[in-house]
Amino acid sequence: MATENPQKLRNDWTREEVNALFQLPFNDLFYQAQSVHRENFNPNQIQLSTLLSIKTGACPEDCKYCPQSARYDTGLEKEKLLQIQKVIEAAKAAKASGSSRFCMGAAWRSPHDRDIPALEAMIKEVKGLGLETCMTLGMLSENQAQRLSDAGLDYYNHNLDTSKEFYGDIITTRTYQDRLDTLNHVRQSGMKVCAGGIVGMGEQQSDRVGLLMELANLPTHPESVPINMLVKVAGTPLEDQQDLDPFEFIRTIAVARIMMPKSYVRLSAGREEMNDQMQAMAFMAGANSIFYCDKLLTTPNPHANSDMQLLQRLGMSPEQCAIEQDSEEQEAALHQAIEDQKNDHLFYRAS
Ligand code: SAM
Ligand code: DTB
Ligand code: SF4
Repeated sequence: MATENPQKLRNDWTREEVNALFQLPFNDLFYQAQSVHRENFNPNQIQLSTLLSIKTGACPEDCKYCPQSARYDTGLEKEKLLQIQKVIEAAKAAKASGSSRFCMGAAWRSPHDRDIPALEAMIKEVKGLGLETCMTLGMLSENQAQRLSDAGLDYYNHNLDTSKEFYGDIITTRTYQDRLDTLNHVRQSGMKVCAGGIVGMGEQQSDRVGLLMELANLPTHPESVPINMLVKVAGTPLEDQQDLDPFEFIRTIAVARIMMPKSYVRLSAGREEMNDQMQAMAFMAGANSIFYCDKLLTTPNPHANSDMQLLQRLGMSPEQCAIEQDSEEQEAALHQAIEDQKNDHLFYRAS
């Protein structure tokens, strides 16, 4: 059976095995996922990442879910690449609020080489604040990946989005192989890989199985696996998509946790539509990372205050930044920021 030795990382998952996990009674699946989670992580800690859109809208790609595609009228104000000062301000605020990673996203098919120096400067400045850095900029060539890695970028996010079979129903302007090539360039450059997908786009369960198989059967598991619930944005072709059964979403998280035991599984976009119970269930199923910011790239996300309250109510706490602190002073400042925030919430709850 697939999980005889959950400590051993596998990249030879068969469709039958993964189907069988999805078919398990909910409680049995939960039990397995929790067991795997506890063997590999502190189950009461959550990694917090803050997202910032550094270049918004007017994207030439046709991803049917995306409010930033120039092909759909979503009423989005497009913006040029942000000035570095704005990025630094946002990163400082992220750090002060207790986030450990700062993710910068751009609505590009791929970056132009002329943009790389500005991106390198952003990476260096954000890293200098003692935050982990992540970017998602579209497809990367081998050389671009290496340059970002050399500048100190810790993670690169590039999602497979769905199964190979369903992919063509969602995106036609780049291929699945293009995405795998970018993931390979990222891996070869020495950066950590953040790769996941979206559920609730009208795919079948077999597509969710296919997506997780693609991710878990990569030569090395992505260190970070964002599972996004589709955010239905007016003007996109998927705006009227039927809701996915919430239990099926939780199942997807649990199966991801079992297949990729040592990866961070991120309860990613879509939390605005989830109540606290649903999010708690996702954490119980093995999700151990969230986007902690009032806005994702262009759509709303739960407020930082309510996230801190939820973590407190569940007896959970934010994971500390994995990179070395520049100084004890900086570490003390982070502790203080978290404590201040906790006190604010206690006050908020009491009043
Ligand atoms: N343009 C780059 C790219 O596509 O690789 C980077 C930014 S793009 C917005 C990053 C990811 O956000 C997409 O691959 C997709 O998985 C996710 N995403 C975009 N719109 C979404 C939506 N409406 N709901 C859920 N996830 C979404
Ligand atoms: C990921 O998997 N989800 C994030 C991040 N990677 C870049 C993006 C979610 C975007 C949701 C729609 C929006 O806010 O525009
Ligand atoms: Fe462009 Fe990325 Fe949106 Fe696709 S997901 S339209 S590539 S911003």
